[in-house]
Amino acid sequence: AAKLSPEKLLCQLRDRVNVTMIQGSDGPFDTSEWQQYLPWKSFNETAGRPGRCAVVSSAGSMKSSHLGQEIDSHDAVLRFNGAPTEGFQEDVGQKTTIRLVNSQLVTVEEQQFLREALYNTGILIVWDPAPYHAEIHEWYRKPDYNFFESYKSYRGAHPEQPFYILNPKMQWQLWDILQENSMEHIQPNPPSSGMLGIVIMMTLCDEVDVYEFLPSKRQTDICHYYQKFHDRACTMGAYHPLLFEKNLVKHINQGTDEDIYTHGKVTLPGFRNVHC
Ligand code: NCC
Repeated sequence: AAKLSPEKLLCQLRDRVNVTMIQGSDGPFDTSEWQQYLPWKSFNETAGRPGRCAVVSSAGSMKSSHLGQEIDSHDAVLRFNGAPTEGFQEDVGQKTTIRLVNSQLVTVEEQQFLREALYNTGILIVWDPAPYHAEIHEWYRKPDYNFFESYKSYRGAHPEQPFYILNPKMQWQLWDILQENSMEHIQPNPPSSGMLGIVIMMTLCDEVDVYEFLPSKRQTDICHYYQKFHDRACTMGAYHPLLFEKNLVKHINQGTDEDIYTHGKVTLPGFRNVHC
């Protein structure tokens, strides 16, 4: 498999990865019960058309980055899972426009998810690893984590906060492109929240700055900027094909290597600005 040029790769991503949220008209969600829970406004209506966007990885190397002000200068900021801003503003900023969470967090850490105030800001999106190219019905019957009840509880407690379920077809459309552009066979597991979040923002925004997804000179084996836990797999990947995701993002970076080294910063075009 020969690698595509950055331009061709961007076109593949733009044309083959469909970022959509589950709607009340989709398969098993077209019941009166689900109509009560799914947001009535579409994701695009809620999110609008932000210009400059930031994606903030949860990597330990965000610590001591002093990137907070720069991150907050963006029109929209996406964060992941339980990554906090409080107490870390100097390094990660304080604006949260979108928070992408995995279904494991929503299910296994349900009590924290329902209780902690950090989830109450911005637009929430949950995603769940689906079987390879499964139909929504098949996935609904056997999600990786059965987060649906927890989702309903959260929606009941916070009906005003937009909270979407990512359509699972996107993860394998993206995985196929990762595999096609890698020299090796990659593990058949969906991309990380980080990679999914990057593509969500490329769909939404004119330009996307991604922080510490490609590690800077601050690279560390500390997993998260907000915890003391050490594990190299956090940066290189184990379950998720993280290394391959990072190679792909490096390939389509429109910023400089200097920006990666000093700020862990990558600049990607929004799909609106990709002309094929
Ligand atoms: O760690 P996690 O990811 O929440 O991180 C979010 C995204 O940031 C990027 N990252 C993180 C750490 C690091 N050292 N380098 C990085 O590049 C990755 O792109 C990552 O996706 C996930 O992807 O959802 C993940 O979630 C955690 C965990 O479930 C949540 O934090 C909730 O507690 C997973 N960890 C475990 O299951 C133990 C992780 O594997 C993937």
